[in-house]
Amino acid sequence: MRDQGFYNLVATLAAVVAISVVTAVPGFSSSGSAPAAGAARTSRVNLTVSLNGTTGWPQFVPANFSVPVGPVVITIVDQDAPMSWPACSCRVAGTVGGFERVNGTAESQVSDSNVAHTFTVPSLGLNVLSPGASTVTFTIDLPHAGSFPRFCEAPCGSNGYEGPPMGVPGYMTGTISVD
Ligand SMILES: [Cu+2]
Repeated sequence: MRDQGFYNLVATLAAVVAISVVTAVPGFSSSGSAPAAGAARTSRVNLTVSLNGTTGWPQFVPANFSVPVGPVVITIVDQDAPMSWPACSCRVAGTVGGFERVNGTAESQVSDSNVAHTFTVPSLGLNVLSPGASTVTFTIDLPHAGSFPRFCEAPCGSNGYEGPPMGVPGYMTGTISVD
């Protein structure tokens, strides 16, 4: 008859084998649900269009901002007055899904009866229309690091594209820094 020590040894070996089997099963690793390395997280940027208290010119605030590579949800609260722009093509381009939301409604083409400003980044093929007195939301997926100049294409000043506010950095022009 074997003694108790033998049975304890057998039980211990059985337990070790059982643990080995469990830990070898995929998905039991403690890091199994961690996101893949380099997976992009969604960033958020909130902008307003308001009239500068000193000059009275409309400006995007902030005019310049930095975001990481990957998807970015941008919200523009446009506090400027509604403005008709009959020459506007008014087509949304370069956003995820090809649309923007105007006060919550998805639109791939915005009515020219009210486009006060645009958020246009030629190097990203991006064109978003910003109606006055409205809130616009859209998503872009930034592909790589770099410096991307932003413009407004709507004729929101009486001085053409060279004078204020169109041609003055910090108002209707700015830069998105992607890092
Ligand atoms: Cu403008």
